[in-house]
Amino acid sequence: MACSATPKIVHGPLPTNSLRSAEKSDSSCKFMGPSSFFGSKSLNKKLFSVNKAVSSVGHRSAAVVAVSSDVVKEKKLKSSSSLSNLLITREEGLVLYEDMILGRAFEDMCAQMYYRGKMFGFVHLYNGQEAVSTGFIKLLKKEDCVVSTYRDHVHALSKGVPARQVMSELFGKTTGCCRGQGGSMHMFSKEHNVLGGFAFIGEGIPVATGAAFTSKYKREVFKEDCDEVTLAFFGDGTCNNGQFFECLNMAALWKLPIVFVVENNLWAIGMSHLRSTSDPEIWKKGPAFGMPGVHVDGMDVLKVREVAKEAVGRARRGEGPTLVECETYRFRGHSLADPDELRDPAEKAHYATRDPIAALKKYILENNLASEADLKAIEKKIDEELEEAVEFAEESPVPARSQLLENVFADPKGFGIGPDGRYRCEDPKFTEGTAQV
Ligand SMILES: Cc1ncc(C[n+]2csc(CCOP(=O)(O)OP(=O)(O)O)c2C)c(N)n1
Ligand SMILES: [Mg+2]
Repeated sequence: MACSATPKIVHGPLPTNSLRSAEKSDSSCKFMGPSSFFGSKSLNKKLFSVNKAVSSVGHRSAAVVAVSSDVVKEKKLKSSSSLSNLLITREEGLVLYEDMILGRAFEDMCAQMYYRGKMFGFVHLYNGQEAVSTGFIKLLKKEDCVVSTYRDHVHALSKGVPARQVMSELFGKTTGCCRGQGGSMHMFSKEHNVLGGFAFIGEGIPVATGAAFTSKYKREVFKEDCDEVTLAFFGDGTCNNGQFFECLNMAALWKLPIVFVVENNLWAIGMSHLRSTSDPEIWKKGPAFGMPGVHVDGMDVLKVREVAKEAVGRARRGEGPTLVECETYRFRGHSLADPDELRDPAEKAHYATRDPIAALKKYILENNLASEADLKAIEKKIDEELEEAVEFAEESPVPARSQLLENVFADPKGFGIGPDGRYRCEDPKFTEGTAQV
């Protein structure tokens, strides 16, 4: 059934193909109603009043597309009868499962190592959000780019940066993917086109937009055979930052090959998304800028993957950006220094029952894509890989002291660098007060 209650798509870029067909054929596709959005009751209440307001105003433009959880559920039901209807093949299922297990187990190991004093500074774990990283990044080509936040270890792993390099980076060792100079919040790998984790929120969004501009420029100006796509990952709290809006505008204006992936885990440290955002349905900001906006259940890797396929495909075909809001949840505190006492235990318990790894495992087993033994073998392989990664990081050398100021372009002492290349403050005349500055 078409989404009859949905405000009509009028102008602007068309939604992606299957979303379009989902609209035509799927009774569960609808303009986001309160029932299919988020878990908590208070949230639904607020969303309900928001929705009423929206429908009375009507929609100005563009591709307003919401994917409720049932879109994929429906396909799933059909799929049990015939293999060809499955959302994934056995091989794909195993790749997704392995990547999610790697992400979860890596972060658990990371917590252990942090509490043993092996790493310093803030460390933000990704537990609970794996379906987003895996659902999106496992669709990418090596040349495609990923830009992350400070919650970046798992994005780097999904993109293929070896676990030993990520672990070593966390230990601050020379064998880390940034030679130990970046640490937890700055995973970067030129080889894998991971363009960085960023400690300042929103900071990565313009970098991602720039990367997407580069791809378009190569294709259209240099006539290179280039269909690369960039994914920008960031959180719900970050969507209240101006850089987000500026980049949506630019990306839509120039039809850049980028997907803005919001990992809405409902919290920005201890600030609830509902208390900080005038309209909590982030996906709606896409159509406001003339690009499709999609909401997807971010605890279900198969749903994320379906949406990601469309959005990445759209970008690759040169049809422009998409904003995807993945509703997810982090299973741990904001960082390893956060005792996580602010969030309601009932909310945490609700999302614990929606563990994305357990959900994928169930799908794989119920559809006979693999056996328990196959999955166990993957878990064992990952355990071994992580043991090896820790050993590697442990045994690797720390960087030389001289590396500290390498690649630092600002004058770390704050008084400027003289024409002789030396810090002005080291000039004896500086302290005498007679130096030319
Ligand atoms: C520009 C800037 N302002 C404030 C902060 C402090 N800060 C660190 S994390 C964070 C919350 C971000 O929340 P969200 O975007 O939802 O990401 P999540 O941590 O939930 O993944 C804030 C405000 C920062 N890092 N950068
Ligand atoms: Mg958040």
